[in-house]
Amino acid sequence: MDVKAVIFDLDGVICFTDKFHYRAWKALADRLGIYFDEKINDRLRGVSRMASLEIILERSDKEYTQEEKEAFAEEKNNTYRELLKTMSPADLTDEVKNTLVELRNRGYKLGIGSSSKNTKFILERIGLGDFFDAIADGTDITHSKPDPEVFLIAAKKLGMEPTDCAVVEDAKAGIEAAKAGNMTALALFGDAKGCGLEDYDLKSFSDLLNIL
Ligand code: B16
Ligand code: MG
Repeated sequence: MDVKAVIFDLDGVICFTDKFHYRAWKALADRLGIYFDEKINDRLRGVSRMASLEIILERSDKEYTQEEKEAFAEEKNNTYRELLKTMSPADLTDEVKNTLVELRNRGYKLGIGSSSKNTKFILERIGLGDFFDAIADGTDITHSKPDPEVFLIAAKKLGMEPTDCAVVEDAKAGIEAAKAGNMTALALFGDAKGCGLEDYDLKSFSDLLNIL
C-alpha cells in the first residue's frame, strides 16, 4: 500500500473511551427519562457532542431550548471527563503501542483525526501526549465526520497530500470522511468494518504491519 502517513481515529481505535461515552450519555438519558441503549450509542461514533445529543433527543417527546441542550451537553461532558480521569497508560494496549512504534520505525508519519474536544486530555492520560506528529481534533473543526475536514487538517499538519494518507477508523462516518477526503480508508471494528466503502478491513490493530 503506497502511503506515507497514517491518521488514526482516537475513540474506538487507539483506546476504548467509547464505553465511557456510553455511560455518560446513559446517565443523562436516564435522568431525563429517555430510552437509550448500546445500539443507539453506535450511531454516536465519530459524531460531534451536540449532534450526538440530538440523536438521543429523537426519543424524547419534549422540546428543549438551545440553552437547555447546551447544559445537557455540558452535563454529559462533565460525567465523561470524570470517567476519563480513571484512565492511565495501562489503558493503552501493548498491541497498539508496539504497532505505533514499529510504524514510526518504518518511517511513516503518524497523526490523530478525532471529533473529540477531549483528544489531548485523553492522549495525556494514556501516555501518548507527545507521541503523534500532528493532531487534528474537535477543537479544530466546524464540521464533524462524515465531513472530511478533520482528516484534511491532519494531513496538512503532517505536511502530506491526502492521497499519501491512510485513515484507520471504527465508525462508518469516519470511513465516509476518509473517502470524501481522497484518502485510503482502513476499517477496524465497529460499523466501519464491512460498511462497503472501506479499502481494507483490518483483522486487528497490528494487521497494519502486514499491509503497510
Ligand atoms: P467530545 P472519535 C468522537 O471521537 C466519538 O466517537 C464521539 O462519540 C463523540 O461524540 C465525539 O468524539 C466528540 O467527543 O464530546 O469528547 O468532544 O471517534 O472521532 O475519536
Ligand atoms: Mg471512533
